[in-house]
Formats: sequence, structure tokens, C-alpha cells
Amino acid sequence: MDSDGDGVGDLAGITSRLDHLGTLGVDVLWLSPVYRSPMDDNGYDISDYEDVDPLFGTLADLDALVAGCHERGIRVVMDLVVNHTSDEHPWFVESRDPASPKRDWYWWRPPRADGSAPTNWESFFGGSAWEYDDRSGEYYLHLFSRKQPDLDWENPEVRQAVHAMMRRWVDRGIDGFRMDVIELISKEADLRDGVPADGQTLASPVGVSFGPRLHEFLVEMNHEVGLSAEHLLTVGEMGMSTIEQARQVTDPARGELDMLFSFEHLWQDEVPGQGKWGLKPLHLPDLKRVLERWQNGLADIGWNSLYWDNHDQPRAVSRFGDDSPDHRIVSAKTLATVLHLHRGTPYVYQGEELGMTNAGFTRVEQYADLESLNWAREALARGLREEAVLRALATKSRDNARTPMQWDASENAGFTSGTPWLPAHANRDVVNAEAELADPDSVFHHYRRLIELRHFDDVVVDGRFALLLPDDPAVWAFTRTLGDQVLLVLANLSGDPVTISPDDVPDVSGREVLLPTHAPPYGSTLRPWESRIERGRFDPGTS
Ligand code: TEU
Repeated sequence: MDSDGDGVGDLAGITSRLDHLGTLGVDVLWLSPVYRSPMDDNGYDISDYEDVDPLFGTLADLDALVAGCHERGIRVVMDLVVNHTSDEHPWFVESRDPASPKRDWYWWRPPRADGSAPTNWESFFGGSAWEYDDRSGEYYLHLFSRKQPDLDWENPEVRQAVHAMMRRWVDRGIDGFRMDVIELISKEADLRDGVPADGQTLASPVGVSFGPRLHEFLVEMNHEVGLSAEHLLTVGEMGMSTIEQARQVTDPARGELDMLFSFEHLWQDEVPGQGKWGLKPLHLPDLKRVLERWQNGLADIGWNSLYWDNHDQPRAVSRFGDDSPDHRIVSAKTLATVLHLHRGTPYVYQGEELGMTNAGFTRVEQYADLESLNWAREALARGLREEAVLRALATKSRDNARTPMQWDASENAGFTSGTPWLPAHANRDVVNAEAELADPDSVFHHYRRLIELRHFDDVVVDGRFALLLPDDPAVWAFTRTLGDQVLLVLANLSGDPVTISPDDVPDVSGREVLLPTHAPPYGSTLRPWESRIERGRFDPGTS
């Protein structure tokens, strides 16, 4: 929400909309980075960790937002981006001088004998992960854009500076951190070449994810900042984490993080090895199995986070549901039910609670995201047809999730009085908060009820998870069990009716239907995208 008409959302804007969050019932607000930044990567390139960027307001605006949240019982988690800084951060500016004491706060390396970069690594945003600096004749490492140089966490001064900064935010009233690409902070000391894929010259970086000192750094950070304090929440973005690594990171006895974001479920609609732009239709059992393995893997130790959407992902209803007018509302609700009834902490990304859809851009010029633009440029140069490039962007670009929040049906969706930085979606006349709050059958109220259910029902929080019908290509069914209490979730993730045989679901007595997507009757056939939860008891003697 933009409060000052410059077309960009800001802190005062969010504060003016806190009733929306209050009505939805969320416990915590995760704020995207609002620190000072040249905005090469929408604020994930920070030039001053101690201040708010004027684009978003002032420190006083941030204090007001935090106070407004706290009044409503909502905690505020900030984004912590400390794998890298901006190249305009004073630490890096100073580090450009080889004689400076900050030189080894970053990864400066001499060229190889032939003058080429120290390793053949490709940055996550395309091109070499090394940038040559004329002044010293050395390269610096940037796993993301060249305006995002990687900090060298081997240096204790770097770690101390980060801890001190985090303590200042906690002292200011912040309730925790979402830690950007935190799996990358420990790198294997001998930086070495990777193996390029066929026909490529650059390779994925090696030895940078879950490096040898990662757990040590997380334990140290937790201890130095006091992150295990009851009121603080920590979630690490650790896309490549295995379940075993996640058990370690989130085991409370080890004192690292509360939870992490794995990406494994989001790889299920990619051609293996081709990355996010290699489009593959989803085979539902693959997705169910991934979540099942994470449920089982963290059942006794650790804790899951649950999410479909964030600022880097396409909209869930467009990706895993059906965003056509016939099915948008029901499929958005069903995706929500399935996710929120797993065990873990569910995350709702702005507009997901309205069933907001992908951006619907049809030209490369409409995109703003550097990852999308870099890839499109490279792909076109490689000879990929324009239709294919546009299809991949329309399916996967991060901008799909970044169009203005749809508050009402007006021209800019009520987001700004000026020109929005990305255009508001044409479907704002139907998909908007004002209309959905007024409609008890809306996607919004379905999310509100799911959140409410979790607040009152221990089975949602703690129940043991068991997947039913794992190989069924359309049905997503599972139980959550706590003592003799059971929640049975039945969902049809397809546009065709499906029939579930009574033999395939456990015998539950005293069934009560919760959060159905459709009006009765509730039989063994689920209508297109229909879902419901049934609450009951296991009869003594049944298992
Ligand atoms: O994303 C990390 C990350 O792995 C991304 O490269 C992600 O895979 C990609 O955006 C998916 O398209 C985090 C932030 O969430 C992202 O917004 C930042 O651009 C990135 O780190 C660099 O800080």
C-alpha cells in the first residue's frame, strides 16, 4: 500500500491497512527488506542496515508500524539480508581499497594466470559470479547480482558487525528475522570450479550451500543475539536444505533457527536440471510425496514452515490451482485448506488470501525483475523463441507475485493515487479486498477461518500427519490425529469430479464438516476443486 502517491508501497501505507491483517487474524507480519538500498534487487541489496530507505519512509514510520502491529497482537519480523550487501554499502566501498582493513570482509581473489575469473561459477542471476575491479586488479564474488557482493563470514569482524546490527533491531522492538539465503553464508575455503552443463561455459557454484561452518555460525548468531528468546521468531531461507539438514537446523536443542523455507516442493513443476524456467506440468503425487516426506521427517524433531507463495514465486492459484473465472475461488480455497492443514507454520503472501493471480504480462518490457530480464536476454540470445521466453516468464517470473495488492476495484486497485511501479491486474474489479471482505464465501474469509481453526484446534497444530491415496493424481487426502481426535482432509485438485471409495479413508465417527468449499451434500464424490475437512474421532479398536 502506497501512502504518498509515488507508486511504491511504503511503511505508512501498510500501517493504514493493519485492520486487514487484524481481520485476517495473522499472528506475525514478515516485512520485505525496507533498509536503505539502491534497489538493484528490490531492496535485497542493502547499503545501510541501520536505516529505512526514503522510498519506504523513515525509522519513525517503522516504529509506528511496529506499534500498530503490537497493539493488534501481531509481531513483526524483518528480512535479514546478510549473505551479501550492496556494492554501495560503506563496508564494500572501503573494501575496494586493497590496503583497507575491510578488504577481507568480502571475497576478493586475484585472476587466474590467463586473467580469467577465479572460478567458472555462474551467478544465480546469470553471468559470471565474479566481477573484475580495475583499481586493484582483483575480482570479487557475487552469487547474486554484481551489485550484491558476498560478505566473507570466515572473518569474525563480519559476524560481530551483523550480530550487533541484529541486536539493535531487537532492542528497537522487532520480533524476529527471515534470513535471506542464509544457507550460503559458510563457503568451503578452497573455491573451485564446478562442472558446466552440456554446451555451457559457466557452472553452478560448488561448496557454497550448507558449507562446513554453517551450523556453527547459526549457533553463534543465536547465542550472540539471544534468538532463542520466547518472543522472537527466526526462519531461514534454505532452499536446498535436505530434510536431515532441516532437522538439525530446527532442532530446538541445538539452538539454531525455529524453522526454514525449503524449496523442494517448488521444484516439482521444473524439468530436473533446467532450473525454474524449464517448465514441466505438475504430477500431483510428486508434490504430495515431497510434503509427506517433510511432514514425516520433522515429526519428532524440528518444525516445518508451510508456503505456496512468496515474493519470488508465481501465484499459487495460477500455478497449482485454476485461475479461470470458473474455478479460481474454489481452487484457491482448496490449496489453502491443504496447506494450512499440514503440520507447521503456514505463511500467507500478500494477496494470496484474495486468490490473486499471475500478472498476465505478454511483453518482455512489462517485467521489472532483474532475474526475469537477465534470463530473457540470455535465452533470446541463445536462440530460444520469443513465444517460449514469454510463456516461461508468464509462468514463473517473480513479478507475477509483485503486482499491486488489490484493495478495491478502482483504477490502481486502491494501491496508489499515482502510477504504480508495476501495473495493477485487470481482474481487480473482481479480485479485491473490499469485495471479498463483504462476501462471506470469499477466498479471504476461507483463509480467515483456516487461521481461526488453527488458533482453536490443537489437532491442526500438533496432530500426527498421515497421507492417504498417495498415488492418486487428483485427490489430496490425509489425516491429522491427536489422541482419539482426527481431522480428515479430502480435496480434489482437479477440474473433474473424483470419487473416493469409503475403503480408502479411515473409519471416523461423529463426523462434522468444517470449511467446505461447496454446499451439501457431502458424499464420496468431490466436485471440481472441492475440498472439506471432517472432524471426528477414531472409534476405540480402530487404528
Ligand atoms: O532469494 C534466494 C533465491 O534462492 C532466489 O535466487 C530464488 O531462487 C529466486 O528468486 C527464485 O526465482 C532471496 C530473496 O528471496 C530474493 O528476493 C533475492 O533476490 C535473493 O535472495 C538475493 O538476495
